[in-house]
Amino acid sequence: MKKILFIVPPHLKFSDYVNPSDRVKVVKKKDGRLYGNLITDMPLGPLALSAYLKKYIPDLETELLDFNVELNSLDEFSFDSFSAYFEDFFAKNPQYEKFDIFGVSCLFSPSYLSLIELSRTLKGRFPKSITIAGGNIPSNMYKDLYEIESHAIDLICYGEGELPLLEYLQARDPDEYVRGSNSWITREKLSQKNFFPAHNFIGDLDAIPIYDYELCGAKYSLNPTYTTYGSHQDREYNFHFLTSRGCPFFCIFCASHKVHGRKMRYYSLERTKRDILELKEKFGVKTLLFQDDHFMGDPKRALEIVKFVGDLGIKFIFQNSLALYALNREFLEACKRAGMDQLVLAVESGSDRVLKQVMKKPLNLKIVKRVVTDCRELGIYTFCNIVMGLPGETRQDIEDSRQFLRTTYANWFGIYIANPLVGSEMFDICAEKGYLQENWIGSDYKQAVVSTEDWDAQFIEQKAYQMNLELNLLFNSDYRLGNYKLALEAFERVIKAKEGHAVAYFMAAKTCYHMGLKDKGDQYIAEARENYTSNAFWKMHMDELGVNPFLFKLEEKIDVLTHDEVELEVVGEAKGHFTNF
Ligand code: B12
Ligand code: SF4
Repeated sequence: MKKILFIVPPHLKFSDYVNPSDRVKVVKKKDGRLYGNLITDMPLGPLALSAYLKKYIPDLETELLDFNVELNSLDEFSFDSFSAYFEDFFAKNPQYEKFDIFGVSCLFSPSYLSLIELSRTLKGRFPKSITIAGGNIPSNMYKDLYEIESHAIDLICYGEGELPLLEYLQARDPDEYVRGSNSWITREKLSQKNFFPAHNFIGDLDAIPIYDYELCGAKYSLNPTYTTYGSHQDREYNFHFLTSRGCPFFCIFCASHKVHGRKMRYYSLERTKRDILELKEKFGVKTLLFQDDHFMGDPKRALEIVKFVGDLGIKFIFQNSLALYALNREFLEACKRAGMDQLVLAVESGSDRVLKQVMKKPLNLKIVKRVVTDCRELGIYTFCNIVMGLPGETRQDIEDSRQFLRTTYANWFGIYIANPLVGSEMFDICAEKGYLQENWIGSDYKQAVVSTEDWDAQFIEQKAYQMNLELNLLFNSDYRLGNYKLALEAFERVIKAKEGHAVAYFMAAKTCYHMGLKDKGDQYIAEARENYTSNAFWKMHMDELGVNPFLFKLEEKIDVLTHDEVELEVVGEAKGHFTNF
């Protein structure tokens, strides 16, 4: 009987975990120290593989070990590297010795270095077991991995793993099978001139049984990403869920197609419904987190799924956003009726030129305007993702984007720095033009590692952070529209997430005064002043924004800009916008 342990390495570089920058979300442990935020979302890859393999090999034993979950559950962390931590972990947990195969699943660039450290530890401690790596990073960085790490990783799977892994496990001579299959990459094959890895997609998704959710224990509720999206804070009974694979678009910053391809494949509607019912009956699911790349690929089907889920009384969110062009009023109304109260919108930029010519994204700003307005009218909380710092984007584009977004009344904005994801067209452009900084490996969306002729990485980091402070705090749309309760909730979330956030304290104070909560307002303004005075970081940012917590008056009338106005007048600098400052 074969035994496979699926392992997910930490989603952050060690340095970003133990020494997070001022600009990122952090977690405080009981040891009083701040750590980088490791998400604990359910890893659907291993869950799909486990379900599929067990269907054909019934006596197969599988388990899941997710180091993001393990690290989140620690009260303190005293190791000086992830290697030291892994060594200690496996020494204390000898039960893992029984596994024949370690299947490491690595999806994100920041996990690249921890994947290397993990595989070294595994090989050192369990030399007889086989270590296989799969997922987006091994599929795209196999050359780098084998160059750096010649012996720790035995096999790399290219793209989707269901068919290759099953064929490998069922092969009479696995080594011979690997030699003959282009879905498997080995160090030896890299030296062969004519070797090109090839996908082995699973055509009929219905052939995969319901994902093996049993592998995820209760600890998965520790820190799921979706709790950062405003209105959802309950952590239990959330299940990640997939109804399709693939996406036909060509956004230059995206690497999804390198694993799942550009052709849409869907689970049948009947099958999708059956799985949802099972999740409800067996696990008591309360919220479904759809993870499809292009859920709106078939809008009719999408509408039917939404209605079905709504009728069952299950909440849902689309964590990876939905194609905005397909979000017509009928669909949004159906979502609302079905209980959806928030939507992630992949707006990406407030510049039409950037959307069309730089990102190659199927979207224009008129659509953004319509969807955000519809959502406001329907009471759907909107979280807009924005990325900046792409090759080809100019300083003027960034300014145009900033001006437009200030007139967009989304509830919240996620401002990210475009990251040269291996496997994306953006990566190829940056590599070819010499735009990549040395530290690009392991970087994430908070860290700029690209410098072009127009700007450098530092400029992009500053602009992104400034835009974040402006759009979410200073120009917070709920505040400007007088939705003070909602605005205050958001400001207080920021205060909770980041100690001493002077701008959030400042805006929370103003909101409290508007709400007549004088004592709380006094307390918050005192905090804003204290942090402004004692912390150079906040003084610098508040000065840049033209905000001084010692000199402020409440606006009598809050300036609300509309898209139409912005076309007529150029909005003033942030500091001039609130007229009574
Ligand atoms: C869901 C998702 C998330 C979820 C969480 C996923 C999780 N549970 O860990 C959330 C929303 C939290 C998330 C966050 C981010 N994501 Co994301 N995400 C996805 C998404 C859309 C789907 C992943 C998924 O579940 N796929 C479905 C399963 C079935 O497929 P799979 O995991 O790829 O597994 C298959 C194969 O890879 C392979 N395989 C996987 N593991 C193994 C192991 C072995 C042994 C074998 C043989 C095979 C194998 O077989 C599996 C079955 O076919 C992908 C895009 C995509 N379509 O892949 C992006 C993607 C993985 N994300 C991406 C990125 C960049 C991010 C963020 C960095 C973005 C950000 N805003 O910061 C963050 C990173 C979080 C962090 N560092 O902490 C990039 C990663 C590319 C890269 N080079 O880094 C992707 C590819 C999207 C893109 N734009 O290109 N993400
Ligand atoms: S970013 Fe989204 S829409 Fe664009 S290609 Fe990738 S999955 Fe498709």
